[in-house]
Amino acid sequence: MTPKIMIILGSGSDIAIAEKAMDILDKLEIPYSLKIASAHRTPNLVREIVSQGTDAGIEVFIGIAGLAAHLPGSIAAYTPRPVIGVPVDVKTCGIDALESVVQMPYPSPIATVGIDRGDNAAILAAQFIGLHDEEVRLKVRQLRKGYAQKVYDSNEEIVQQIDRPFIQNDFLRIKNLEINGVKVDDDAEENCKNKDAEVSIIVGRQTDLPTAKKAGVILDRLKISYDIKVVCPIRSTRKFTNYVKSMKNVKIFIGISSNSSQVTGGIVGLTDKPVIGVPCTNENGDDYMLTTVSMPPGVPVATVGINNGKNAAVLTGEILAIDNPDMTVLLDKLKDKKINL
Ligand code: AIR
Repeated sequence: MTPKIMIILGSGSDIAIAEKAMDILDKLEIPYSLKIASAHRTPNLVREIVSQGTDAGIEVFIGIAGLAAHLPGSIAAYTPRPVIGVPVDVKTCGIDALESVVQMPYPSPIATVGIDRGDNAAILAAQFIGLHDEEVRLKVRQLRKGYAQKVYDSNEEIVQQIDRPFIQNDFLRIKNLEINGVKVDDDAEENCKNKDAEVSIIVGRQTDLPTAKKAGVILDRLKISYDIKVVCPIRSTRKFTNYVKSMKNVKIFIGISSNSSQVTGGIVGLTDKPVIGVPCTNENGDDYMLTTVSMPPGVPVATVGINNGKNAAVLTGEILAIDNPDMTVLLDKLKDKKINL
């Protein structure tokens, strides 16, 4: 049987990062393929592996590379399937690789995870597959609960053991907390125009709306239904939480935000569904790419290029196309510019 995930490394020297991905896939019991091929040293090998993998039924590709890490982008050139990119820290703390992976032109998104985050790449790939495979979805949920449990355990194992005269935690009464979730009013519902939408776009503030609208234009062309909500997780915490929780039928969340990255970080803590992040520039010209992509293990955010709402929509289409041939046809047309943009 063909595996559903293919991991490609730019070099044998990237193997330690692939090990992190394989550890996760072994835990999730998802078969995978692993190959080494360099976008620059062996471009033909990349093309062959990716084309054959796609024809054989690979559903998600993971490209892992350092330096001028053009491997994930090269993979995307040869497959309609979603490509997850893992930048590797070889020089410049991996920033060179991160920029090479995440800053892709329309319509070729790479779902970028943090530097050296092979583990998050595997979780994200499993989340994509979990949208049409219930067994995988439940396994990912269990796995993510483990990351939450570790936090609870650290309170027992680390904090409780501290022996200092002024530390005092006894006044806290924390019980019955949903692991990996947030307590909300069960019947709370937040205003949404399209409650049954397949995609929810959450925008942190009004100034980021143009980026959301760019995503909307492409989602319209791909005939994917969506809801757009402007809500800030810090200024309106309850509204934000209730909104995420009330979008029960959503398959994919897109978080769009400048200033910190509380939007994407907030969504990913509230749902097991895949979260795509679009970092925006603010009025001072600062961008929030690093704070969007650099998520800790267990809670990946599939980050696309700065202000690139259109690529967030294309990535959404690619994920949904895994088990929907009609969507693949629409995407093909979009990519070939057969549809007038
Ligand atoms: N690389 C290989 N071909 C193109 C690139 N960008 C990357 C590898 C590795 C780094 O260059 O992915 O992270 C160094 O590779 P090596 O083989 O010299 O150790």
